[in-house]
Amino acid sequence: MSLLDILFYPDPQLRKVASTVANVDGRVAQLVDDMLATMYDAPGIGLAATQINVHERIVVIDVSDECDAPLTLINPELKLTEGEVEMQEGCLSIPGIYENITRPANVTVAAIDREGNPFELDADGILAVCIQHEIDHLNGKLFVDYLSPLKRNRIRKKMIKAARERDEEYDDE
Ligand code: GNR
Ligand code: NI
Repeated sequence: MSLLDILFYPDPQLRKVASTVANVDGRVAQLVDDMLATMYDAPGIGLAATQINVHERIVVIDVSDECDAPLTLINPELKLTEGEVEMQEGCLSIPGIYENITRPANVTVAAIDREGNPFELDADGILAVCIQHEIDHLNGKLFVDYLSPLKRNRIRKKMIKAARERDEEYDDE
């Protein structure tokens, strides 16, 4: 099991559209395990392969309080979306930024699990929001894209400054 590096906005790699997984084999299962370890370590409630610079349609999620309910979605597809809900979102690729985003409140998603079995899931609440947030990542989309260009630009500049400060810290060591 290994922890993987998470890309930070505005890294252009976060804009790539991920490819469909052709075979859910041992390589994919290993990737899922590493993504779960990385998500729990961060910590976060979801992680898309795009965020670790792997451009395949793989998502892991765990919205449970005890962090004991891992969910794997390979090639996830939104079948139904309904209603509207506003929720404060954050992203491991945009650390320290939290903004209210409006999305469909209820979703039905079809996907393949870590064992290669297809399944469907009805979700609401934070799980429905997280599923949509992760599928957006696979399509190169980030929650800041729902904000005004002015707000997005402010966040982009803040992230570039934070990256520069991280680099300078390492220079001193
Ligand atoms: O950890 C995360 N929390 C979160 C909160 C509200 C809406 C979405 C999320 S997903 C995020 C982890 C992440 O960046 N996944 O891509
Ligand atoms: Ni995210």
